Amino acid sequence: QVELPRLYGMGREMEQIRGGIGLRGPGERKTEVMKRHIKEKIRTLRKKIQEIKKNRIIQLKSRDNVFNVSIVGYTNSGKSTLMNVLTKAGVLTENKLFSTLDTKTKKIFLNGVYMTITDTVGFIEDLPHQLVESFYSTLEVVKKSNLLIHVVDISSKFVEEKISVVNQVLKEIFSSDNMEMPMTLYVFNKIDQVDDISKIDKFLNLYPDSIPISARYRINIDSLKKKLEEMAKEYYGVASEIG
Ligand SMILES: Nc1nc2c(ncn2[C@@H]2O[C@H](COP(=O)(O)OP(=O)(O)OP(=O)(O)O)[C@@H](O)[C@H]2O)c(=O)[nH]1
Ligand SMILES: [Mg+2]
Repeated sequence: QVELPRLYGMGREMEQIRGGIGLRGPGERKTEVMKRHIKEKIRTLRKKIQEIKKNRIIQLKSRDNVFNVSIVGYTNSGKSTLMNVLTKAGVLTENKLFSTLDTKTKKIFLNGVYMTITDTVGFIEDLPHQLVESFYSTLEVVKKSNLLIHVVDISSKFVEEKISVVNQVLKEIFSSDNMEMPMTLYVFNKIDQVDDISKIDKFLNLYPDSIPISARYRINIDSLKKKLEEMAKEYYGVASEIG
């Protein structure tokens, strides 16, 4: 290997000489060896460049395939409060209906696992006309989700009714476009306001894999984060197998 630069130099010299006075001689064979060597080098470099390009495409692809999570649910259930807990987004939260009038998306890493979280406009039966406009952005985001976190105010008197209103709206959103519903993770919020533990038990049994939390008092948020991390990992695993 040490000889190669010397060979290279010699080759060039010989070529110059040859070009100048038309000499043919022992230098020519060495030049051929050198040329072959350079060609091989170029070939391996090309291969490397191709490999780098390929990797870059895979990276871009996986960026397009980000795990998108949308927080949906009945109005005033605590969606924005949960958004703030998960992302520190600083979204306005208020004890009134429709305090959120636009979607907000934040990127987060949970234990190094990348995903986006979007806070959406609250669902309600017979959406008021003024809100239809602001609901469009929610529809668009919801349709691009890989996971819906359905936030339910478990302290409400009408838990079941609110869940079914939200599910009805979701059904309409997806069936009108002939789209399949993404996975849904039920999160029962405001457990701090429930005195009757059996009520919580009842809903956890009705909705297996659901998670009870208090967004306001940060109760059981770690379980939710763990679950999101697992689901995102599963999603990326599947995605990289396919494409
Ligand atoms: N006690 C209790 N209150 C909560 C909890 N989470 C949210 N809240 C309160 O519930 C109210 C509504 O919270 P938001 O986060 O604004 O609810 P939202 O679902 O975003 O509401 P909209 O955007 O209007 O649909 C606020 O007063 C919150 O402080 C909780 O875990 N426990
Ligand atoms: Mg809100």
